[in-house]
Amino acid sequence: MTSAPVSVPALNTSRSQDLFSAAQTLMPGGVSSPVRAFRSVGGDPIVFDRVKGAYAWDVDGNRYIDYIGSWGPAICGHARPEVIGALHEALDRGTSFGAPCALENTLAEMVIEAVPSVEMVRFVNSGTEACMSVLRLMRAFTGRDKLIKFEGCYHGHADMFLVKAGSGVATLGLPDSPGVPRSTTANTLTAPYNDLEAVKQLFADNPGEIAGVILEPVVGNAGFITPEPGFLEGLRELTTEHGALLTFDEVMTGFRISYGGAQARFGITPDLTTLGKVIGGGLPVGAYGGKAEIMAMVAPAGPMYQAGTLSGNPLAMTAGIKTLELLKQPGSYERLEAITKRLSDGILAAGREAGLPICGGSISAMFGFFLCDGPVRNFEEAKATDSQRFGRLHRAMLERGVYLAPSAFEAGFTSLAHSDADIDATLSAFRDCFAAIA
Ligand code: KE4
Repeated sequence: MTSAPVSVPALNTSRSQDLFSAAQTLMPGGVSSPVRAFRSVGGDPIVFDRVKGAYAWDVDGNRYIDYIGSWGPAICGHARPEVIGALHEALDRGTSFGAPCALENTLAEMVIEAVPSVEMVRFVNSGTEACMSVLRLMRAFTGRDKLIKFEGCYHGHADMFLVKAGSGVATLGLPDSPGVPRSTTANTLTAPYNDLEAVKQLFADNPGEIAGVILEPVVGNAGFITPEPGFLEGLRELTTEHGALLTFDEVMTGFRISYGGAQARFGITPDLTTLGKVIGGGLPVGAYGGKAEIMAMVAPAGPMYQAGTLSGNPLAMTAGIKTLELLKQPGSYERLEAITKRLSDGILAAGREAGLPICGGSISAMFGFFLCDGPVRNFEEAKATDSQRFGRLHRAMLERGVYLAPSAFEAGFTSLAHSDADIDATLSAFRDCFAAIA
């Protein structure tokens, strides 16, 4: 029995609208990153004023339960006092050194201790930089040029990866980006996610030419898609067999799927790993790391060049260290797993109760659903989701104070700050909204 949708007063977002329309003349699309523009869900984006814990407030004073968490970094909750306090202290010692600092050692030791594949790590300033660098490293180490990526996976906006990419590229329905020369992507081969036979065929068709395989071990950029049993193991075997390197892009899953990332949770150890988001605690950080033998190629230890003015800066290191310390506390991941599973189960139940086609799930603090029958095993199947209906759902949830990713091709994120009451309120809003869009 579906309850009649509860109507709610229209949201006053007049100041957001004023600011966003002014931004249109200042920045392309009025944003600093495309997905924030709400293009695929319609309506103007909400302009944030401040965040705290599980919540965001917009410039009109409306409060939202936030399931984006700055796209991953806010896994402990926004503006945690421990992180903010540590940053206040660090600020008095300067914002950037451009020289070695002890904090880099500390965060490096924490990452190496936590992530099975990482024996040595290099800090950079974004996930894009981490993925660019790890591709150069795979090529440098093997002397080969070709790369295998998967349709719907997103590894940042570097040219070589903008082939059937996910996230904002999928959201905006961009086939590939202009400005990327064919010569740059000629070495980028793609396969459907969860399709080992397609990967075997690519290796057979390109003998001795494939430097590596890169993937999201749990996909969060085509919506939420999990690896089928045997997929990750199969990639590990295939890359070893063909002398290619296996890279897990854990920019999103790192320290979210478990303290050791997806690789620790699934027990599959890649050769290299990229990280970002959580390890910066909300400040710009990325990292790539792996076997010491491979990382020894990276300048100045080895010949592969990669550099960065703000890499390893003391503020970002401080925020990352504090965030990992909070995550390492006993019970963190049990809590994240429990609230996220309750949320995900409740969303699916609410959708079915409203008679909607819906599928999805969660792993640790990451969840997602598709408005289609499913199961969704790859990007093609993800595109069967009803994006129009998702857009109506997104706006209706916003009006009920719940902030979901503004795209059907993104995942949702919970945090240690989301309370049981927040989950209850969110599920109540979903029940109302599913009824409204059914
Ligand atoms: P950044 O360059 O945005 O820090 O990281 C790129 C990246 C690399 N790998 C994975 C698996 C990622 O998820 C990302 C970035 N994720 C998107 C969210 N889908 C960032 C949000 C945005 O582009 O605004």
